[in-house]
Amino acid sequence: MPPDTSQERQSYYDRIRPLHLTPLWESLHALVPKEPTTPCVPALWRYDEIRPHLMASATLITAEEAVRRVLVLENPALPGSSSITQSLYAGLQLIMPGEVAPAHRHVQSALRFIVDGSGAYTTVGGERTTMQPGDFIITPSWDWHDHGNEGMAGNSEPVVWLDGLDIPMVRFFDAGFAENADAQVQLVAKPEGNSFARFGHNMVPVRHTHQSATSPIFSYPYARSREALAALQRQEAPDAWTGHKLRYINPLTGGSPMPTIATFLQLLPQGFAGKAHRSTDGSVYSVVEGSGVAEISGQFFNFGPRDTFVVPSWATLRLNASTDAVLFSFSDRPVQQAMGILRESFV
Ligand code: GTQ
Repeated sequence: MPPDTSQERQSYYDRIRPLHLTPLWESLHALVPKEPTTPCVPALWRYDEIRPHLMASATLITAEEAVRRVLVLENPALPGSSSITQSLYAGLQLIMPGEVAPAHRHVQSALRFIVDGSGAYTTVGGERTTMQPGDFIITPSWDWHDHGNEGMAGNSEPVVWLDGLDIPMVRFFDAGFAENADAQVQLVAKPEGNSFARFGHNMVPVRHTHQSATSPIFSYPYARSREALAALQRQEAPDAWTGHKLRYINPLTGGSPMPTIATFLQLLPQGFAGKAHRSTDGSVYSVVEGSGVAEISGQFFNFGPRDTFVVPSWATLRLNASTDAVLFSFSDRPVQQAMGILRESFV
């Protein structure tokens, strides 16, 4: 029998601790695991359950005072972290008719996916875009942005969108900066639709000077993306794992619209029973249309319109649709690809 050294080792650890030294051999297996061991758990937020609480927040604080009136979707296993996965933040933001969320900018990149209501706007880099349900809108890193809700011609309603940000990644790198603008609302300097006309039609202006790492299109309207999925549904068999799934692109690079976050829209035809797959990029899903079941590592989550659910890194996902269903999703995929560590498995 080998000598019992545990006592000796423990006293050795106690001697080196004051020097801020720790023995790697006690933690190596956890530091370099055989496969991902995320603390995140799968979870689903039912919109019908959340909506009354979201609306109640509007009686407690204005968008102006809150700066951003958001209920953060926090992973149940990461309390206090304001994170839905280790790398991503998600929240539901509410703007009531007549409200303004004041102009600011920050290093963190943001996406908005419109969940409920229409007629609110966001202004990015001097161009305003009106929000419709299902639109995917980007706030690039360090661009001024303010949001508001003026209502559309006699139709003013609360507007709710899903915010997706790379807050945990920026926090990890300790690289966050932010500032507030002097004015609540930034000057609108360009006509609405200008970016889309310039970059949104598989054409780009020959003498454009767009240099950012983020897409020059900052609004990807649902009507256009939905039309593409409808055509694919008529023309092709769905992929056995993901149905009809399209990736949003930066038209200048073919890469992801934001350097840190990839975004997707997929249609699962009625009766779709997807095969199991997994990948190292944990993903956040927002249901646009239809209903079904997401089986995530053996747990079953019934989903319906406007629900949000999270699939942790390397969790096995199987998607089933009881009606035609459309899902938006986002993940940290471009960062993992840049690091050369993205792994996927389709079985
Ligand atoms: O709209 O700028 O959900 O700065 C969290 C931080 C939204 C925003 C969030 C933000 C914003």
